[in-house]
Amino acid sequence: MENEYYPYINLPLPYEYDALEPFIDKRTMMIHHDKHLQTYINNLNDALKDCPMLQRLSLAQLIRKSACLPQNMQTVIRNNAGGVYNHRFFFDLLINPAEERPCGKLAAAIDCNFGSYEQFKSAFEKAALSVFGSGYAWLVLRNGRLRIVTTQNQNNPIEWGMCPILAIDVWEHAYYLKHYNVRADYIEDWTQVINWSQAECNFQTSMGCVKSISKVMQ
Ligand code: MN3
Repeated sequence: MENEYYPYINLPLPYEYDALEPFIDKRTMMIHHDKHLQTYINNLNDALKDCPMLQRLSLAQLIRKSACLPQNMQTVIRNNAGGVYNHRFFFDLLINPAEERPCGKLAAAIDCNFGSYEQFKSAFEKAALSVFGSGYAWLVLRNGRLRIVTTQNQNNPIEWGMCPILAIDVWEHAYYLKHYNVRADYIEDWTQVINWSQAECNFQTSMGCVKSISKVMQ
């Protein structure tokens, strides 16, 4: 990930604000990226400005170590390092036009773990719909297997040793302007703009990590 150390800056989206129309609208993308993500970046820089030790940790390391931080820092780091990581991860997984379904090794792993892409899609949509309040649904790799998990707020599954492959932001700010309160419609539209090549890349990187860890363990 680019710019993974303090001071954090708001990297531009890898596409135009209106690139995901008609599935995700331009105004939502502008506010989501320029206002919401910017706020997490400002808050994270502010939280780290007097902590040279923490400035040396990468964004992912901050999240992984958040439970070991002093009590007064835990929540602020979990919320804001998570807010930066999760939004970058989510935005990087969107593209239009998108491929209809996963490809390559990820497609095979999805078939193997969930039966078929259609079964995966239905389970993932159900999980995304089930998040109470604000949070995310994730496809993760855990112990070499694909799983669907959900998190609250800006929590991130890397804190619990999982490798994220795909994520949907189901905070209302991600869809309210276009889809109002109908999260199910937003989820359906989101499935039309998934960057499956990026998901495949995340999967292969994660599989590479699992293999190198198991080699060390042998
Ligand atoms: Mn968001």
